[in-house]
Amino acid sequence: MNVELQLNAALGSTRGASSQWSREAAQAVHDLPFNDLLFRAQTIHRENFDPNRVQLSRLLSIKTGGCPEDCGYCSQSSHHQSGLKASKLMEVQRVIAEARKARDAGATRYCMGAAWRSPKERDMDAVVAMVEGVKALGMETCMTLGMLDLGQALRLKQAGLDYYNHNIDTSERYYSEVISTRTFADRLDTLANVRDSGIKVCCGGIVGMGEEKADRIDMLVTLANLPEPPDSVPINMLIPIEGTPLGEAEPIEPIEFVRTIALARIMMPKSHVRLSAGRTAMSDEMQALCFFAGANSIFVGDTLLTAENPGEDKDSALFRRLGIKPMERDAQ
Ligand code: SAM
Ligand code: DTB
Ligand code: SF4
Repeated sequence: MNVELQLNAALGSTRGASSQWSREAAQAVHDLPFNDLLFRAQTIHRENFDPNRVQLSRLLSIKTGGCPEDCGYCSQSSHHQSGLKASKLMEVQRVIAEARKARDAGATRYCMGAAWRSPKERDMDAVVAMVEGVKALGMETCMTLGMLDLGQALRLKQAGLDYYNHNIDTSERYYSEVISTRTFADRLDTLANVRDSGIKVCCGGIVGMGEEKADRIDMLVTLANLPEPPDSVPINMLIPIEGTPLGEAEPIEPIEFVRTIALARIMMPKSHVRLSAGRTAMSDEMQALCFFAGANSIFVGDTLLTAENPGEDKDSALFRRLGIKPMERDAQ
């Protein structure tokens, strides 16, 4: 098939709920002239979302550092010397107080992250109480706690958890270059448990880890071809952390990053594509291009889990200049 045919097939396939993306079709879209790619991404974006609204999520690390996994990008792995101080699971009331502050500052979704391989049974009561407490504030809840079995996912669903974040991080091929303590298949198993429990899936990855273009494309093909595309797709730009194996990684070229966002938008038209980690290293113009390419969710606040984020003042100034408004909760 020539590229034009493949492309039409690809763009057509974005409208059929059950169609699968091939790597070739995804690559044909990725490689379009930049203006054509952005035009198509923005057109699809407008068919599915208000183009001038961006959803705001707020992160809190409820258990920091000392993680037994060896993810090559992460400040929290006990395998690396990042200098981060490990802490115990935060008290429930403190988590709820932090969530209240975030809500009052405009965040509609509260994401709680723990540096665990998977939650231990003894931690589940506290985690459930956090979900119930944050939910009672009228916020959407999201957690990222590592691998979950079906029983744990069902318990979280019952507590009112809206989203679970669990990233595939990169392509299946590149995965073992970055993480050795769990497999790509382990990640997919947890995603299936989350989906089966009825919790919405938040799943994406990281770019700029020294992977090739084909890895970024394959990662998006895996995401788009899940039994249902994830509701939220965080695209993180690696924040290089000193003392980790990826601390010296070559940054991704900005236009290539924007292409990844546009491709995610085209392949998963109804998902929230989140411009996640790495915004402090992006210019305002690069972020504006990402919003034009279809990104419609960000993390707000001075810190992500352990690393820096632009902060409310900078983000509200950028939103003002771009005429972007926070998404209302009911529109999400
Ligand atoms: N421990 C849980 C897990 O790995 O599933 C949850 C927390 S983990 C920090 C959540 C995600 O943050 C990772 O899957 C990864 O995609 C992203 N992340 C972690 N460190 C990062 C970094 N230095 N730069 C960009 N993204 C990062
Ligand atoms: C996701 O994909 N990105 C967020 C969230 N899910 C949990 C985390 C980004 C972490 C960035 C590095 C840090 O703060 O340590
Ligand atoms: Fe642990 Fe998650 Fe960091 Fe991996 S990404 S080391 S699982 S906290």
